[in-house]
Amino acid sequence: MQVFFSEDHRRHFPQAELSAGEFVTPYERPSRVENILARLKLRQFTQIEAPGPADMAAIARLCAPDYLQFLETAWDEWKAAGCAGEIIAATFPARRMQMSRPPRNIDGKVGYYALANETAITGGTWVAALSSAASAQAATRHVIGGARAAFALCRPPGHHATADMYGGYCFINNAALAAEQLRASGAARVAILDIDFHHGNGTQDIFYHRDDIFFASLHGAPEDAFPYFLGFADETGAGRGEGTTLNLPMLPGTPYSVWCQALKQAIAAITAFGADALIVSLGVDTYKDDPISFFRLDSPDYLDIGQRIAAMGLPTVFCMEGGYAIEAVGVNTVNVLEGFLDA
Ligand code: Q9C
Ligand code: ZN
Repeated sequence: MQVFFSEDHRRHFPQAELSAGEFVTPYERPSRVENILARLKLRQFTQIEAPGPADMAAIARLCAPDYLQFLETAWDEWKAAGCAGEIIAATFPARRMQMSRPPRNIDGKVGYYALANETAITGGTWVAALSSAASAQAATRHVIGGARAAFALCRPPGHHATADMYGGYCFINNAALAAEQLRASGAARVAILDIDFHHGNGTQDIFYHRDDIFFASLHGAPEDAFPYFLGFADETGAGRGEGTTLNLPMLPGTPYSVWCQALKQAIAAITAFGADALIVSLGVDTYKDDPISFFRLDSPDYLDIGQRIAAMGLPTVFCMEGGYAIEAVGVNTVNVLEGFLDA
């Protein structure tokens, strides 16, 4: 399977994440990708390619212009305002406040465009986010060109990013870019299967009213898990998109036996939808030892997941999302791909 990956991911590595009231080294760190790459090489995934520049026009079609402008210039504005540290959001438009007026002040803007404050922005974040999007675009191009599947080793991840908000370690929604690219190439119906531990709020939000793109997500129940405010089972799509969103939230301690039933349900729904192509938002933070999640999947389970995804028989783009158990992230991620290839 062809792998697309950019070294520019390293340009995004904030020193700090606000977690449990402390600044810690961000869970979403470059060594995640290094471990996945090492495992890919060990398992003879030898075709690893740099993606080339991002297709900016496609990104501009997906995202709000003011949001992209913000991401591109935030660091310079932050420095120009005399801020000493990394960019961290502090003030949000909350209940009964104005949601539609981006402030002039950079600290205000940051809160306006952030959906959470664990995700810092640094001088290299914009370049890294674009390189991650470029990997998704190159992998999708490869599948459009006739490949059965491709793996976009995206970092930073994307599924929490909406068209106009960042957070949850995400800036540009890579899976959504891939979906639109597949649609533009002639696939009439595209499905996104989001198996990251966290709900893919950004992806859901982007396609909530669409009848041509199905979104299914397996995740920690919002009552218990980030992003807390979306991903409930009764969110099923709206307008023309009614019935094209499927949320399968699960409780703390969920083992693979239960999780796999949800996977089967999501796969059946995607098959019934009649998708022509598939995007997998591939997070492996469902792993039993993930430091910020609460499911109980074990490494061999990821082989089975890959096999079940392959059995759908669809052209498939894998986009990397989360997974923070640094030692196991390589094995677990590559197990999904190997299970897919073995099927
Ligand atoms: N104390 C992805 O997996 N909350 N994002 C962290 C740590 C944010 C996860 C809490 C989790 C975001 C792509
Ligand atoms: Zn996640």
